Amino acid sequence: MVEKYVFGSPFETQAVIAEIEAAEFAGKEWLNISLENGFCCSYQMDDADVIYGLGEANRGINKRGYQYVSNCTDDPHHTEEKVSLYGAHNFIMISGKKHIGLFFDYPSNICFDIGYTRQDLLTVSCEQADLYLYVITGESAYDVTKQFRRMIGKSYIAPKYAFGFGQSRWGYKTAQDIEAVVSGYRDNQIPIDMVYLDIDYMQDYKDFTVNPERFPDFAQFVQKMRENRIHLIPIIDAGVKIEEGYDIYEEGVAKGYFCKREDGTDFVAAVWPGWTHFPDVLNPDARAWFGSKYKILTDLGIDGFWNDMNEPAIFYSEEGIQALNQAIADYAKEFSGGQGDAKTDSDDIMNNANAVPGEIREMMNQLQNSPADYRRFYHNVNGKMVRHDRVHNLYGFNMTRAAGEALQKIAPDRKMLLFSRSSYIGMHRYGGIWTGDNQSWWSHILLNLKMMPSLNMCGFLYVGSDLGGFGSNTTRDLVLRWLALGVFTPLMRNHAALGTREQECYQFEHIEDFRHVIRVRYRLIPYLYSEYLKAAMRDEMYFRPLGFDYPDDRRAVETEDQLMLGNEVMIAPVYTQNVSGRTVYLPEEMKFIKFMPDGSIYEEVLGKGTHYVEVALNEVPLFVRKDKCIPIVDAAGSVDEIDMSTVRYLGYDGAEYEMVE
Ligand code: MIG
Repeated sequence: MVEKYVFGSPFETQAVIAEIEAAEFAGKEWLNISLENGFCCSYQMDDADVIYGLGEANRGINKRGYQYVSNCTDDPHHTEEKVSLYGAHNFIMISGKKHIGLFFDYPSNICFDIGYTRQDLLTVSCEQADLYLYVITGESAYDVTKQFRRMIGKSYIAPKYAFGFGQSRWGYKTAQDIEAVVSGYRDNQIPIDMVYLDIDYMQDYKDFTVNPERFPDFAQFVQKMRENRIHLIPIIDAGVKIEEGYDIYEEGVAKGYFCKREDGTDFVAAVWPGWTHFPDVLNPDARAWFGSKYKILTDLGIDGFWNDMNEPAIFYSEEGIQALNQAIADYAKEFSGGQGDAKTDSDDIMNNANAVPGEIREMMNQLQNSPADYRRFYHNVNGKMVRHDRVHNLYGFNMTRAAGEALQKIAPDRKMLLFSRSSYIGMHRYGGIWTGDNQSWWSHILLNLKMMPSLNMCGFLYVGSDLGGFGSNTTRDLVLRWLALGVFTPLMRNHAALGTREQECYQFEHIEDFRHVIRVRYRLIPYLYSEYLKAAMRDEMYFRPLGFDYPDDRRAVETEDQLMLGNEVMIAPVYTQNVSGRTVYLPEEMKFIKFMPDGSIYEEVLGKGTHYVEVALNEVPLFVRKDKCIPIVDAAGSVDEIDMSTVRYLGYDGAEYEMVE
């Protein structure tokens, strides 16, 4: 059952598409709502209650014991204390004696204190009491989730090629760089379907341009790559460079399609291209306009995109830098005894960090993604000016919606790959997400795993993390272990930051191990894609916490380093260094399967309970549930080359598997 309550005058986010009649909240004995100071809702948690949800958020699958703030943030240091990441997914679920889903449809900062201030108290609060609250009750956590998913509409379906492996790196600049990556894979017989183009393919970081020196004949290059069964996936950033003669900038200004300051001038923020304007993707006309620009690249043969910097990330604004310059000038003046002809100028101060007084240093630290800047610009929503901070969490959603809606028009019969960094619930109808700038840390394999089912609860099915880790230098064993999880995530992409150690699979010794792990992915693609399609078409989850399938088994409910996948599989990747295996908990009898490096398959039936299973660096483990089976095919070099006539079944004899194509 779904109830919808209205408080104040909510912004219509379009997260929910089901028509549900809204009522005034008349009180509920188990839900305490106070409107005295903004909005505050609290719930007394039972000892046994598990709190699921929040999509792309830090820490565990059970969110109890910490606090989280939905406030889309470009922060590349996902350490344990962080409360905000790139997405805002305000769906939580209390699962215990009762099963209750709560969706707070509110597009600005909202805080989920889940037993942080007081161990047994769940409090959700935000500054403005203008929101819709959906209360969903059901028989189980999974039942509540499915009801929620039905409300928010069908999830985006990625093309099949997007289940292939992709290689990315911030730092590939030229056609030659890309060709070297492709040969690195093809020459070593490591399957691959996608190579990503990060910001350096553009001319001066201008959206929808291609640097003609680095890619002399881009259309032909894209074509050549397609003939080699490689899809090139360019990045699109949110900010549009301010540059006379750049058509997109000029058109946007002329049509008034950029975000404006209160005085009506276009807001100016520095991002990769230097000074930029942000397309006002909350304005339907501007959204359609920005989306139509993706055609510039699809006309050149491109059929997939990743949208970045759409929190939107801001390095600094004009106002921010002016205030800093003023503070530096004042300081320099003071420094030189009030003469005004200071010998110390801002460069000296900036270059000599020790000389920077605390106040200035603080200003410098606050320049990036500053809340003050998010209050400086406005969106034109059907003629009404809405200050950005009030709808901050909708920007990435609507940038990706711009692309998604446009791509449906540009190629109605063709699925395109599309995923975003920032998101809000509702965006799951238009694209997937990747989880942003993680690090080459072992703990981030586990964080990757734990985010997956939470994202599925919120509708995001095409998901994955930067395999091998984005920031920091990786190691061979970390890449291999992480890939063995990536084998199962819909988005399987190795990506790394500029300046870090090279981490393409062919950069390490014993390339055959990498070849083997990625080939396992291709053997599983028919199964994985079919499970993904079922999840999308039936509002189900591709990844589930064990507690969804075994709710009465406390041990299963508390297991957070294993996941259920589809209807047949459980995964339990290794995420610690220097080990030859791991402990797994089996809530029922299962078949333990390992894809061995020589191409053979190891099978062993294990009973319910705890087991230590050995898994070498070059083996890929999975578990098939009792009386189930999965299809596997022979490995192939690309998705197109998968030969369905080689299909056979793995798991329990006599079981049947239903396939969706
Ligand atoms: O400020 O485009 O998360 O994947 O490689 C960094 C460069 C901008 C952040 C993305 C990352 C990408 C990087 N971008």
